[in-house]
Amino acid sequence: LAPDDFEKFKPQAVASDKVNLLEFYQKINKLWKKPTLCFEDVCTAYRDRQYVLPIPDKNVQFFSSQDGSAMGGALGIGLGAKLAAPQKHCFIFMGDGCSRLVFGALPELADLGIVVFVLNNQSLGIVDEVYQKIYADVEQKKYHIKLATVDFVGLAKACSWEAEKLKPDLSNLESLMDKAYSSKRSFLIEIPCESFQSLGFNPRKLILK
Ligand SMILES: Cc1ncc(C[n+]2csc(CCOP(=O)(O)OP(=O)(O)O)c2C)c(N)n1
Ligand SMILES: [Mg+2]
Repeated sequence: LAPDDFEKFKPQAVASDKVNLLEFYQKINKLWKKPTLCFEDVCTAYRDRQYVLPIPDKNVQFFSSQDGSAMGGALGIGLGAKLAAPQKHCFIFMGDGCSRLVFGALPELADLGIVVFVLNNQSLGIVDEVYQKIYADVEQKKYHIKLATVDFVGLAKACSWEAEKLKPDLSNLESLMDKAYSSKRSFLIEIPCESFQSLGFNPRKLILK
């Protein structure tokens, strides 16, 4: 790895209406309750969380998608885990891009009691970051990584889910987690964030050059 591949934990500045993901991963690590399973889709969550929290709290067991690698796959893996072990709490992290591949199933999952965090950065963010490295000489508008805005809270509610947005200052994270652990209905939490807040190195960059 090149020395500048590791940029981790420099002070992170983000827009005032966006969540600082470094603070988010650190704060949520104190809020897990046993027994929790957590699945990360192919998005910035599976890159960044592992950098911020290489050893997560013992109340939670994480499973990342880097071996499977199909966008959206974490929803199926997570709901399968919930069906197999209904007594466990099942959380899934997805990007807004990943969600587009599988959210047609939301209505059928409303009563399952799973929790989905959507990292809403209106971008195929992890691709953008890789392209900046491997296609540095290509104009960014040719990356085709922008995604249209989706009201995920409205979308989930229309599918009979509980749904709320995380506040940028994280002031409602604790109450959202309390609700996530007590809700019988499936619960979607939208995280408004920026695609360029990169907290971790993506090893795929090395093979994609
Ligand atoms: C089915 C499928 N298509 C394409 C890819 C390549 N790919 C990996 S991550 C990604 C973008 C993910 O975007 P998003 O879900 O919005 O997550 P973000 O990186 O923005 O957090 C793409 C296109 C893939 N892994 N699987
Ligand atoms: Mg995205």
